[in-house]
Amino acid sequence: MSIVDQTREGDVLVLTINNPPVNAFSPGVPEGLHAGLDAAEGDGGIKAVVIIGGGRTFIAGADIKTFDLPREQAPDLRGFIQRLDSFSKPTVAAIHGTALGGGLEVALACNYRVATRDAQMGLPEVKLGVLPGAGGTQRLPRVVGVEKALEMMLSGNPIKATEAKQLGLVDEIVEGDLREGAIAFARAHADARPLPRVSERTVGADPAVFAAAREGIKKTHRGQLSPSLIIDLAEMAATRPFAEGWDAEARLFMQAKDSPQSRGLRHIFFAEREAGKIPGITKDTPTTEIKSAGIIGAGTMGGGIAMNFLSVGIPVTIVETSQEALDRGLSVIRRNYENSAKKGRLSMEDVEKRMGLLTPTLNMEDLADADIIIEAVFENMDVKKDIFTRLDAIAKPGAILATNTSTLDVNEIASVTSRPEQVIGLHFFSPANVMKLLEIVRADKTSDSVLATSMALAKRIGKVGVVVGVCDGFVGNRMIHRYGDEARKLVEEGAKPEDVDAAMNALGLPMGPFQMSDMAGLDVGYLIRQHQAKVRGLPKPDGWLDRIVEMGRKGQKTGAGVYDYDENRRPKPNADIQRLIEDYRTQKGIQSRQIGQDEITGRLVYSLVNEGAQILDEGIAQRAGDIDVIYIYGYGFPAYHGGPMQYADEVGLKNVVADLEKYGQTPAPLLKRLAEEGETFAQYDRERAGA
Ligand code: T1G
Repeated sequence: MSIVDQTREGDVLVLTINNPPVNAFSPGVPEGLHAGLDAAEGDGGIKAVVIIGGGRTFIAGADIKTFDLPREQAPDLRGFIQRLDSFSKPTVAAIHGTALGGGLEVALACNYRVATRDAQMGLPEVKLGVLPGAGGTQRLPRVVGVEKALEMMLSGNPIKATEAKQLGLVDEIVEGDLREGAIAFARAHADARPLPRVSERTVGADPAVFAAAREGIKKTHRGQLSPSLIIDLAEMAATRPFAEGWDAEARLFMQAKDSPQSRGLRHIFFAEREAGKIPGITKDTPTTEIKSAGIIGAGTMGGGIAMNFLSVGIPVTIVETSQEALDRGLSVIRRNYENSAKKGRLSMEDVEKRMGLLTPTLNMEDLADADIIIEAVFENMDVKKDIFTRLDAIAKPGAILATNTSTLDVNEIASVTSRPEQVIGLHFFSPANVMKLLEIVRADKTSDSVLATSMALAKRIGKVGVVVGVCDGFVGNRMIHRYGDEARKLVEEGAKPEDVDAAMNALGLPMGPFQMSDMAGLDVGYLIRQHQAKVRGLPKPDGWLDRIVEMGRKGQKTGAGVYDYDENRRPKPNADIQRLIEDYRTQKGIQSRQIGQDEITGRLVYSLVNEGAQILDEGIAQRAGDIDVIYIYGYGFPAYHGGPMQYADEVGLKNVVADLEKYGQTPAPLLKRLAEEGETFAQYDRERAGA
């Protein structure tokens, strides 16, 4: 089987692409397709050509791995599409699975498109920091109209074949065998002339459409480059000849592709997939089928965790210690679902179906048959040990016993059971029914089967699972503590809290450290600092932020924290707090100074990078890419920066080390070594993967 098979079906030539797993337009594919068109051109008996994907999908796009190849080595998708656009015999794209990016662009350059009912098609390039670079910005508007094309290209989300048919993007939905249906369609159109070519169509649009789109991306794509280029090109499709837009598209694609934002987004595309790979865990590792779940605790976390299972049809038994707490938990779950139904995200029937899968109880014994039990109670080691001791006696053999702890030692929790191999940490992020990140904490004795089952479960409930090791704070929270330390230090030295938050907002984070602390509750961090000082035998912390908490200002939940909050929870600096900070500096003998945004940004991001390097060195995270995935999905770090470690690679580790030392921070040994060797974290990951 060659990468592109040619099969003659009477007077129709079928070109089948075999480039698993997703038929990306990789080296070899254009060559095979050109050979197919040559064969069709040279054979008078061939009256039409069908292009179809082998395996599970049509072409899922250009091969992202080839983006950084020298131009002459990269597959020439544009060249193939140009030939297709002027081909002398009818061409039919037969779409199943997904036709994405370059895949849809190939289909748009065919004369006709047929698809299975469940096929999907779209132009997701914006999610990679680029734009449709093989005619998509010029052809899609000419088929579906400018507004729909802009919606598809700016969201990057695919549409279903049924909608595509209504839009005229698909000519026929094939109900039976796609290949047979496409051959029949090709035969029926073999003599159609003139051949319909999208590039010969024209499309118009009200200039207000582009103005609205440019206004819209200020919110939806703040700080990003490629969305505005997409709008410019869509405007050319509506106002300039095809050839002009086609040429401009090539130039602007290269500009976007060579941007740090595209490198960041492509880094995350692969890092997210790499994070799911664990040495020693293969598809042959035995796993348990999760047919039912038990949740202990119906509070914010327990309720949110339960929703993840209910939403994918897994029955949940949820335990609380009082009927009042149980009722409250259930009403919050129901309200969350009803709110989603009000927004049209699901029907009221779905709400009842999901609630019907939820069994409340006050008896932990009712968890005896659950395949997995997740504890989500108060963050106290004694409480958790008591629960796991009881679970050990209740849970059926083979049940997975998981703790949702955000920092406590999972080995210690496992030690009170007779089955530590069944114990794992599943650290959900609040709100657990919304945040995609799931830190999967592998304890010393966690079995491969439990780990593999947990990774599969993460995917099934729509989470991005990242395996982390046991330490205080695992990966995300351990790094955020350093970040918080540095943020408080910056204010001690002279920065205003609002300047610190503004620097992170400018970097693209939705919330800076103090906005985030006010939202989470200042008392959470306060108690953690008190706990950490106690276990380390250090004096009780008395920082300026501790003093704010001791005033009773705990953040948004008390209407005031670092900032005051109006009825819309908008943060407003408070003059008394500024005075408290100034008095604190005076008491501590600190001579305050002006601190610029660059220093604030550097110190905050590099505090994450430095702790991340230490975490990497200790093996708590498998890859720098894993740390980036955690930071993007768990803490709102902008994906177009690729995460803190990728950001450091872009800055250059030598420069990061120099700044850390300039700001009085000690670079982690691994970071210092990589910087001295002129290496990047990405190279470090590749070397360890290859090891
Ligand atoms: N290029 C290279 N590798 C790809 C790839 C691609 N386009 N798509 C997927 N893979 C790899 C992926 O890394 C993984 O590898 C394996 O395939 C399975 O992927 C000129 C410039 C198609 C919906 O953005 O959205 O065309 O980990 O785990 O969950 O205008 O893959 O097994 O080694 O995601 O079933 C536009 C990206 C490119 C589509 C399938 N296309 N892919 O999801 O599998 S830019 C995209 C996806 C472009 C043109 C422009 C999904 C999927 P490994 P997977 P899945």
